[in-house]
Amino acid sequence: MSSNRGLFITIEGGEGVGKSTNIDFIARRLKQQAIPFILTREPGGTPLAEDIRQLLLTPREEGVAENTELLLMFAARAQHIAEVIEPALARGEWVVCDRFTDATFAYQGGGRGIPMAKIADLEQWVQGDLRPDFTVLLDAPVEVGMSRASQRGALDRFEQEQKVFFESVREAYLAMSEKHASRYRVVDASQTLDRVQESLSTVIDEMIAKGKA
Ligand code: Z5A
Repeated sequence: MSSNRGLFITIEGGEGVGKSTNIDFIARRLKQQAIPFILTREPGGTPLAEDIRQLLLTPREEGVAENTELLLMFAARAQHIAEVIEPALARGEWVVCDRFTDATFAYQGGGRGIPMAKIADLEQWVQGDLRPDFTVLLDAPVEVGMSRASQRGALDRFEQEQKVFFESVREAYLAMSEKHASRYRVVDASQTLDRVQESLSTVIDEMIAKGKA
């Protein structure tokens, strides 16, 4: 790579669209190419941020105020950026992150209805200039993701939301994919896994070419 800085790649989408499954596929491809990378996730990615993740995902009787949820997402992110993301990028490693700030725009903005401008202010405050180089949006109709996710055990606090919430999340993601078209690559995640990974391969080839440019 000509630049010493690694590429920052984020994987986004609604629940159950196949982010974890396809991140494993991306990791295998990067390994084959001997590209140094780390895999991480949000909320989480450091011990403190993983503790915040537990606070956020655990269902509780007490209502969670929208601003509490929003600020906890950014508190976890601030720690993750300082301890993991920035150091890795500075070492020249690629960072492949399962969700990042676009999830906040989609879930807290689209889903909860918090104004996008308020989230953008926090984004600027917490991240400065840090933005993903590539964002892969795994997009599928809400019922497809919900049905795949329902095969698992107990539902977390987000998974307990209703379909209308996830429809708003999907709409917000699709709107961002248009607004930030230069970094977004949308993959139809409702296809068979083989077809999804065929599409993803083209995107990975493009990332590798950019990384070498
Ligand atoms: N959240 C937020 O609100 N704001 C924020 O800023 C951030 C997050 C960062 C935790 O995220 C929650 O945090 C999340 C949003 C919120 N809540 N929700 N919903 P998470 O990413 O950890 O949780 P998740 O979205 O529920 O992801 P997941 O459960 O890990 O799903 P996934 O990774 O997208 O799917 P998967 O586990 O790879 O696949 C699901 C199943 O489908 C599995 O059995 C696969 O084998 C199968 N699968 C995958 N692809 C296919 C295809 N193509 N065909 C058939 N079957 C498939």
